[in-house]
Amino acid sequence: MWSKVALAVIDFQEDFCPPNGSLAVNDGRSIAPAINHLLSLPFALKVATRDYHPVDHISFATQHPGAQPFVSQHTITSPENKDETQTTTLWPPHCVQRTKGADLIQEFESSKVDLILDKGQDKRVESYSAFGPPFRKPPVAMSGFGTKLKDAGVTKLFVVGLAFDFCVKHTAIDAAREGYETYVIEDATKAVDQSENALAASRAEMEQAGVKIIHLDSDELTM
Ligand code: VGL
Ligand code: ZN
Repeated sequence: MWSKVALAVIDFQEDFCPPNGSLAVNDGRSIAPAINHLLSLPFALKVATRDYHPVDHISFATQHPGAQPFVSQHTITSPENKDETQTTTLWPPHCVQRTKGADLIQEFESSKVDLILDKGQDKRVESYSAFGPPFRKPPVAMSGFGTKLKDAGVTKLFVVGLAFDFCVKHTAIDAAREGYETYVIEDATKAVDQSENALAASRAEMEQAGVKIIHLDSDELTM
C-alpha cells in the first residue's frame, strides 16, 4: 500500500533552527526524532528540500532599503508576465547557497532520503512551495519536485518539516491542487508564528485546499 506514497521533508536546515539559525523557528530542531521515525517507514519515495538562495535574493529585507525583516511586505512581479504578482514577507538573509546556514541539520538522518532538491535559487522570485513560484509560467529552472513525484507514480504525499506556515503550507496546498492526496503531519512541523490564531488560520487555509492535517499517531501512517 506504500507503493504510491511519498514523504517530503521540507527545509530542515540550520538557518531555520535554534540556536544559531538566522531565521530560527522556535523548537525547530525538536521535530528531528519525529522526522527520523517517519524515514523508517516504507515510503516509495523520500524527498528532502532545501531553501537555497543566492546572496542577493529578493526575499531578504537587506535588499530593500528601509525594510524590516518579518514585518515588511514586498510585491514581486512575475519576470514572465507583469500582470502576475506575489506579495510576500521579507526575511533576514537565510539559507544562502554554500553557507552553513543552508545545510540540512545534523540530527536529520538525511542519508535515508532518496533525493535532495533545492528551491528558491532564482533571486527574482520567492518560492515557498517545492513545486515552484506561484506564477502560471515558471520563470526559472524548477526544483524538479513535481516531475520526480510524477515519475515515481506517486499519488499520495505526506509533508513535514519547516516551516508549517510557509514552505510546508504552500507545498501542501500546491500538492492538493495538483491532485495528490495530501497530508501534513502537524507534530512533525513547527511554525514561524506559533500563536493559536495563526496556526488555526494555516490549518484552515490548507483544509480549504483539500489538505488533511494529521498527527504521528494517525491510522494513515499504519497502512
Ligand atoms: C521559509 C521563510 C523564508 C520556509 C523559507 O522554509 O518555510 N520561510 N524562506
Ligand atoms: Zn527562503
